Amino acid sequence: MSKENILTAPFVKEMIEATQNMYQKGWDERNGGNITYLLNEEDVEKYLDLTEVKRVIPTIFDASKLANRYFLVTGSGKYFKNVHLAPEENIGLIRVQENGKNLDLLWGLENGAVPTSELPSHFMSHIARLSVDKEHKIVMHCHATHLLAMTFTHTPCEKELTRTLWQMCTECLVVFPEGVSLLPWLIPGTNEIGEATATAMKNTRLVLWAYHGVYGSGRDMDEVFGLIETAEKAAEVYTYVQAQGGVKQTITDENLWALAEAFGVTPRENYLEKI
Ligand code: 2HA
Ligand code: ZN
Repeated sequence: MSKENILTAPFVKEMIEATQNMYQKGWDERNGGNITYLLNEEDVEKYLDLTEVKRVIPTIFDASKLANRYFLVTGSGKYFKNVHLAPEENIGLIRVQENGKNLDLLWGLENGAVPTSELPSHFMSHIARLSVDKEHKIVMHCHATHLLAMTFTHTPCEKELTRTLWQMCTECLVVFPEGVSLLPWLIPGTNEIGEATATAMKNTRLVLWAYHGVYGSGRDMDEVFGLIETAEKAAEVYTYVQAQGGVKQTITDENLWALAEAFGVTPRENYLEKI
């Protein structure tokens, strides 16, 4: 059966658009950032012969919980800036082998490229999110400038950081009522940071990595991009507020409770004062 051109696939177009937007936002300098997108076999089958493995790529950790799953991934060392110019070199489509130790490359990552160096954090986060949300699909990492900056200046406390972000833009509580997690500085690309990220992801779709950047997850590309964009906007406002001399008045906990009720969201327990 003839296959359609994969460059016309919605998931490839979404990946190209997201990487381009993120680059334009200044969140992904050089090879910064990575995205992995969980796909259904039926989606992939329209474009690729699933028996045609181009290359087998080993992983440094056990991904057997994702056996036979398909992912569109950004490449290690590749620049978001360049994805739209040469998608087949900068992104790729992989399937996790039954043993969880190898990946079958089905498309892309041409010229010997391999998936993002952050694959452990991504795969462990996918496993964690799938355990709490069956519709989960995307993990996105970037170096969102103002969020990154806030990890230097704000009290390193998840509750306080969440409250500050909620107070900086009225939309924030509605977009991430569960709040944000914060990890201490850890070496990127390791299983250790992967495990810490995944543990945090069980509670929040946003996880800040101190002095590095942010992880976001969710059901589709727009949702995850929008999630990071909203938190990053709040962090940008915080930066201006601090530069203008600091907070003199703010959204109160009473306001936030009213907002939660109006939009039907449940704020993270014990993050707001009881009214
Ligand atoms: O892929 O952002 O965290 C480059 C990075 C590593
Ligand atoms: Zn990074």
